[in-house]
Amino acid sequence: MKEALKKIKEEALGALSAVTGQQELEDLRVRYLGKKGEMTAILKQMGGLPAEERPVMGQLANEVRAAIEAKIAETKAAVEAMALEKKLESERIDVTMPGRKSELGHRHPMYIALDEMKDIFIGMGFEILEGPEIEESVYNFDRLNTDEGHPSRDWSDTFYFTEDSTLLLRTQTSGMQIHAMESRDLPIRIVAPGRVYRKDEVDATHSPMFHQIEGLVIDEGITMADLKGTLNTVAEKLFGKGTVTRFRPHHFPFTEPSCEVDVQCHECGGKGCRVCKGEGWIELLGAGMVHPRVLEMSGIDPEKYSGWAFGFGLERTAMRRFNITDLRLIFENDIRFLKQF
Ligand code: 2U9
Repeated sequence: MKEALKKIKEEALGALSAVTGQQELEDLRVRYLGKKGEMTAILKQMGGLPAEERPVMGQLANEVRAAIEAKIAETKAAVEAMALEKKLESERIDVTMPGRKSELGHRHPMYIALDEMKDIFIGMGFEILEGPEIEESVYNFDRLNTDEGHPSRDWSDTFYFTEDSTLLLRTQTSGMQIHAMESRDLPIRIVAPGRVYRKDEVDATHSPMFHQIEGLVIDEGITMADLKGTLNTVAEKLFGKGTVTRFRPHHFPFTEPSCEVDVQCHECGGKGCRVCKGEGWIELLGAGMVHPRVLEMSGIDPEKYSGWAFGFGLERTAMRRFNITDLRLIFENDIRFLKQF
């Protein structure tokens, strides 16, 4: 048995010295020290020895076991160090290589114009409102005094979801204002920006989806003078102090009286040039006093309250603001175009 133990020790230490990988090391550990390993087999034979030999053999077996364990620990550390070395070598980072530049995004010119507009109205005490792009025709048309038969309700003008024309992609953001009139206490002072949809072919001035921004004020004693004062202030903030405006009579089903508002061309001072296409004036928006029937339909007493509203297209405003001549550029999102603003 003494010989056998010596042989195991020599063989084990020799084999362990040649180990290069973790699996190989584990296989040797199992082979020599495992439950079914060579040391265990020897120890099982211990019972058959004469009683006086057992302590001596026991001690020798322990020494052999301890020597193998120590060699395993030493080999394990060496193998691990080797593996780490290999990993570090394969994952070596060249800190002198130039970094990958991440491109900074850019705010879209239309959102620059929208943010400017929001700031102006928030500064005047308005709240910004957001609402659903899918709307009921009652809120998109009926409550705005746009009854059956109005051309904007036609299937060729509007994207409907249902055969009975009750659900649609909103054609204007006014529905949000109707919801606000129904659910809020008076007075109301809100601005509603958002996407709207109309069945238009894409060209330099049209798109089936565009953005509107509408405003609504309702209180006791609100007059056209408040509308003019507010919109003149907005025009000055957008185009500079002293900007001259012009209020032209117009017709909208939801306002009475209605008007369109122009600003005098900032380029030529009204003489007529390329920017204003020789007109001297640039159209800014549509507006008017909220029609008494519109107030009434939302449960507001037109004898006691009055209000005004306005609406304009954001793309058109941004195009004027930044001298963009083709609407399609606004939607193409070409970074070379966007970076200019
Ligand atoms: C309520 C009552 C009235 C919103 C208004 C306009 C005038 C207008 C157009 C401008 C260009 C739409 O984007 S566009 O095609 N809009 O001229 N919009 S008054 O009037 C309202 C809104 C809500 C309750």
